[in-house]
Amino acid sequence: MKILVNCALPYANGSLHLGHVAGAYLNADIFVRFQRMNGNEVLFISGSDEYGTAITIAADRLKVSPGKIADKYHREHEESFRSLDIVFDLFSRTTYQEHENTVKEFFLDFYHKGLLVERSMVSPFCRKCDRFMPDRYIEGICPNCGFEEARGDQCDNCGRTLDPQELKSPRCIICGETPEFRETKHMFFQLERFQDQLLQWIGTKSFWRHNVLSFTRNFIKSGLKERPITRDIEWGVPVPLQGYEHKRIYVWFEALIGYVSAARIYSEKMGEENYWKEFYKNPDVKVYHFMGKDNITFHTIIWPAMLMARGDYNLPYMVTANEYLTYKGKQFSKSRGIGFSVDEIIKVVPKDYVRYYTASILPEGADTDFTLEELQSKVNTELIDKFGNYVHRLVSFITNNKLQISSQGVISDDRDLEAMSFAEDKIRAFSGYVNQTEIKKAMGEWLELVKYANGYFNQSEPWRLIKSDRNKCISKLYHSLVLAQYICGISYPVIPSTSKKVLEIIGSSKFRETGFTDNLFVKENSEFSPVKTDPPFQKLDLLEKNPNCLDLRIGQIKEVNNHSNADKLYVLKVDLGYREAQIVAGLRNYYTPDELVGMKIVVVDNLKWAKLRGEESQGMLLAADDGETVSVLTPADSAASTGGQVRIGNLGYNSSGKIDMEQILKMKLQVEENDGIPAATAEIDGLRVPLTVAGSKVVSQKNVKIPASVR
Ligand code: B3M
Ligand code: ZN
Repeated sequence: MKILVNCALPYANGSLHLGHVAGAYLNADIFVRFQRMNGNEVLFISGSDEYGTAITIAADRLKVSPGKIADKYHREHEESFRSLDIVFDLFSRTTYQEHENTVKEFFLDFYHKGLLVERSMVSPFCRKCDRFMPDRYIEGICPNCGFEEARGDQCDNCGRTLDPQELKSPRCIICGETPEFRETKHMFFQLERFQDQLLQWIGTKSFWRHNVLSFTRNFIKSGLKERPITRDIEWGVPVPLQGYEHKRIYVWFEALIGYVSAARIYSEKMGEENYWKEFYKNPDVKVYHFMGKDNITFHTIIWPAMLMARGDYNLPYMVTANEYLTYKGKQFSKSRGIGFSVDEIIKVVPKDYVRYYTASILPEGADTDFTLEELQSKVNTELIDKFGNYVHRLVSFITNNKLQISSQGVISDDRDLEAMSFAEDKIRAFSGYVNQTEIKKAMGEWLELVKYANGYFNQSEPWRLIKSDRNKCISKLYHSLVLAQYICGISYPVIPSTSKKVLEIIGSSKFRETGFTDNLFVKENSEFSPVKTDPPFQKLDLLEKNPNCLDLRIGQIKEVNNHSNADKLYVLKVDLGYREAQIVAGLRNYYTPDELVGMKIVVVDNLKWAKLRGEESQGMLLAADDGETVSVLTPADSAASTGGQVRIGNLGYNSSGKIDMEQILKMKLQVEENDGIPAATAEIDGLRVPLTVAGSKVVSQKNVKIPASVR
């Protein structure tokens, strides 16, 4: 069977984190590996979503071009996926010329079919910036919950989708000016014309997950409306119409077409120009989509409507949307310093451990919390104690006793037959779940099989049988090896390199001959030549103690005086909320007293007090130094309260008493790019993590060349 698997195209505007991985990519990769193992021909597609305001906002912040940001993160995403063994046939880009051609083809087809109409609408226009501002460029007070930093398209606090006109006190995020609302023309896609056809189609999808289905049904039933598919923006696919030279196609409209353009590009690359048609035009092919829950509407309504509008394209067969992975109850977000990026975690946790734990807690039914504690304990007690030790005990026993194990002469008693049929049941259940894209449930079956194998081996007592009944002993070991091979078979999609390693350790002839094919699930004629080794995997030991020794607090400068005895130093009075501190700082070449008074800064409050040229410094302020300029660190959120604790990543300080400079240096503080923003970071357990206060970052008060050291 042929299967097309499309994974949402991540925006190339920041690092991939485990929330992305758990939302769509790991489960899709597991699904794809499993289908291939069962002999299906799969085309597995994703790519970078490079246009739209998600990218331009990141670019504006870093003062570089959007293309540069997209380039950087496209490469980083490729690397992050590779580091986790998530392997697409093509990880495409929406800036490819072939993508633009495909998008224009779709657009013009709809235009000629009369499915696009021009309408006037009112959009925010900033007089100071002299241009229309995309909705996301307007911020203001949410009319629903009163949140002060609601965006023009959505309030991140209450989740409500918004129009910029609804915001109270709207302002342009570039210059702060109040926007005015002006008329502008745009092309609208007549989505409402597909209302009945969509509803009918959704009626055939009773096998979809409840969240996707009910969300979609309600959305359609509440009435579909035409949607603007062009924008007043410069970064995007040009609109192939006269009078639209300064407008671009809306990012979602063209990114969805990215699935088709990627399949076409892949076909061209492999030299079979029409290969993509086998997936989009042959009705026997099943098309699967994987994404996070915030992308549902686009994949179950807009994209299918666009395909219906084309007329001769396969519609999605399955649309799977995961809920959110959370970290300490909050949605993963690198820009807010919550959770880990792929880069960070992969430096300290082997890829298959990340895959194993994430697969076993995938947020398939509800938001799910990721914790390092649970990662460590699940890896150690399940993957290592149950699976690794099982294989190690089995193989050690065989090699220590120099036994030859082959299927010839094996006699199966009832217990052995029961074990084999239990395993086959578990494999069937595992497969059933994976086919329904319910990976977490499949992992439950995996674990049951592993536990069962341990029980079988223990009850067989080969160490006793070897003295009393050598043939029976060999039969038991043979069945134990078959169980190990079965487990490896269903492990492969989840932990591919570990599975391969174990198959080599048990010396599976089937694996040697055919690799990962479903005949790993056939017990007949298996031959094993186990190899003596060390335990196949190492335990994780991540969580010795809280390594954050810095008590960092937000202070506000109240008074600035020249040091009477040193011409580079100031003596500052700093309000820490709970006390006032006198701090001596070498800022005289870089700031005037006026600039400093009132400024919020970050103070190391547990540094041993010291006299500097006769003045006592009761702590130290953090400043970035790029070799030319020195800039104090300050909370990005100017409302951060005095005395507020600055966390390193997710760690508060471990109250280890007074420290000295050496311990500060050990934290390797730096200002560097952190998820699209120059921000202060430190090193914890080999990971670079941001400094945050009440969920927002600590940044450099002036522009410095990054990376800049912090002292
Ligand atoms: N880039 C949204 C996201 O990254 C969007 C998905 C596009 S899929 C065509 O969450
Ligand atoms: Zn402006």
